[in-house]
Amino acid sequence: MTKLYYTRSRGRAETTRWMLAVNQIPFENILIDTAEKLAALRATGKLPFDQMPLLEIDGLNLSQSSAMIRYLARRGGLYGDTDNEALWCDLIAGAVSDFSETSLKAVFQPTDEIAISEQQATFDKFAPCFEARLKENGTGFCAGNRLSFADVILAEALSSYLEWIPDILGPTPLLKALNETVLSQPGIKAYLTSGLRYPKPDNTCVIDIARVLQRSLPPHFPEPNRFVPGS
Ligand SMILES: N[C@@H](CCC(=O)N[C@@H](CS)C(=O)NCC(=O)O)C(=O)O
Repeated sequence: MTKLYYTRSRGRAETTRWMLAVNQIPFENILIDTAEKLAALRATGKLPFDQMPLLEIDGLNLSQSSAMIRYLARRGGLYGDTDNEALWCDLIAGAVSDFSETSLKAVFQPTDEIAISEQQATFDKFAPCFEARLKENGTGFCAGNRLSFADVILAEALSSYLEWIPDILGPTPLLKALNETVLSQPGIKAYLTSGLRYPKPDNTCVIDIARVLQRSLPPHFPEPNRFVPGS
């Protein structure tokens, strides 16, 4: 069975979960919810950069979410049909990585208002560019004339934006249509209604992550250094 090791959260494992889902590869979330479990995982030597997520698949130990999504894209034939389409997949994936950073950080913001206004600003910067690419390509997809990993990870990023700002796709109808196309993929539909999909991150999630990584909490939390060793 394919295993994905991570904290009890979507975080940097979520694009991999969507790629496993779209490929209909059954997987297990292996919960790393204590600093001791993380230390034990590091001691196995399976984390070349000491970082999670770790994806165990096909007898391989994969690190770095960007490598995981590309491995799964190649495995599922979701990396374009030509070099030029593959290039577009990479180009969109790079932009999605920048775009998703703001929604990944939203839960760490001191107020919902700040989280929303930062996401709206990032959306306003990137969404017209995604929309323009979809218009230029003219197929309903980011690259070529069928689904690629770029579409999947773009929809994954949008899923977080939509949880904070439900009508955010109003001004970008092509992006909205692409999002619906991805959400209608049988593997994605099944994943999103399964117990494998973690809920929208909240303060408990922030505390869990800080505890496992032994990092400080955002400064607006009480005792922000409570998990930092020696504090
Ligand atoms: N570029 C990496 C980033 C992974 C990452 O930052 N992982 C965090 C947890 S979300 C981690 O393991 N941090 C511990 C560390 O950096 O030592 C990826 O996308 O996989």
